[in-house]
Amino acid sequence: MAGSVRNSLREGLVIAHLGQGLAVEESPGEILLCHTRRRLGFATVGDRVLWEPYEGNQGRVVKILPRRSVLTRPGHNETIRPVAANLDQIFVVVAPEPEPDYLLVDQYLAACEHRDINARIIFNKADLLASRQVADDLLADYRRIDYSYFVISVKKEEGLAELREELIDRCSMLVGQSGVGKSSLTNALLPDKQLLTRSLSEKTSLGRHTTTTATLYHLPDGGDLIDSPGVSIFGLAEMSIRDLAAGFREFRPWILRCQFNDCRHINDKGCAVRDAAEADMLPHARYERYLKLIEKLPPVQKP
Ligand SMILES: Nc1nc2c(ncn2[C@@H]2O[C@H](COP(=O)(O)OP(=O)(O)O)[C@@H](O)[C@H]2O)c(=O)[nH]1
Ligand SMILES: [Mg+2]
Ligand SMILES: [Zn+2]
Repeated sequence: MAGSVRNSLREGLVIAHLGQGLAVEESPGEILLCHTRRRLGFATVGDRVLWEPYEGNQGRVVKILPRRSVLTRPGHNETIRPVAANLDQIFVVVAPEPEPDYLLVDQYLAACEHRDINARIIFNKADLLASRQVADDLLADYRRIDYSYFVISVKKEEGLAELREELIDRCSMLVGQSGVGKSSLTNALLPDKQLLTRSLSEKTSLGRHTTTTATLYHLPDGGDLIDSPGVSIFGLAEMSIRDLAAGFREFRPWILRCQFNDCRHINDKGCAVRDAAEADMLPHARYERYLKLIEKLPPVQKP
């Protein structure tokens, strides 16, 4: 009966994507395994959903509630799959070792701009630096265009208090190349992580929860952290060249002054962005990486 079905709908938060379904949390600690219907579309970690009880202590998701943000990646057969929903901010983690891959940093920043997710930078392993000045110099281009960054050392437990403040009441995620210290930082922020992971697998009766999937954890001081151990979890999916250019926040005032509305800012006639880069009115290295990222755009949208 439609009436009773509607009455039995309950709200929950998707905290993990498991091969067999979704781990949905109804209230803190109350977690159950939910299945979804194909035609529902893909629910992902961070989604708020409506679900109904179904077979024992399992559930079935019947609706994905509106998202305030979503990150996507290309899936099989030219589909687009969500990676995480309702994120407020992403921290791009870099370190002196391995040497920062600024192309990857700029790709993350552009994708965040495109998705209206606040992006910030964490410079970890400050203990390996001769002085903080080294980090400031390496990140000078980002400071110039108003990206905030945190210089920390997980190893020496430096800068963590300031960072924790920024996580309160927000949903955050750490991204960055392998080896920069994301897992170490996650463990510092979530001392109970292993316990939480174990209780998640018990509650969803899945034996061992595969830690290769993205998982949402509640932080001790409030706020959530989505831990996504998968490598390059999101890229330039669904971005056009116009989106990419707008994803370089410092280009925006110049884009308005380009001679042609469909300017790609490559070697187009009357391009104000290129002129600004050449006159060092914006960070030239970023402009060069923009040109490289154009090559990484999804093929159909290449110029
Ligand atoms: N010197 C130093 N090493 C660190 C720091 N944080 C993490 N590491 C080390 O960097 C390596 C990679 O860390 P990991 O957390 O696995 O990086 P991930 O690949 O980004 O998850 C490990 O050997 C860590 O012990 C730090 O603040 N200083
Ligand atoms: Mg790791
Ligand atoms: Zn232009």
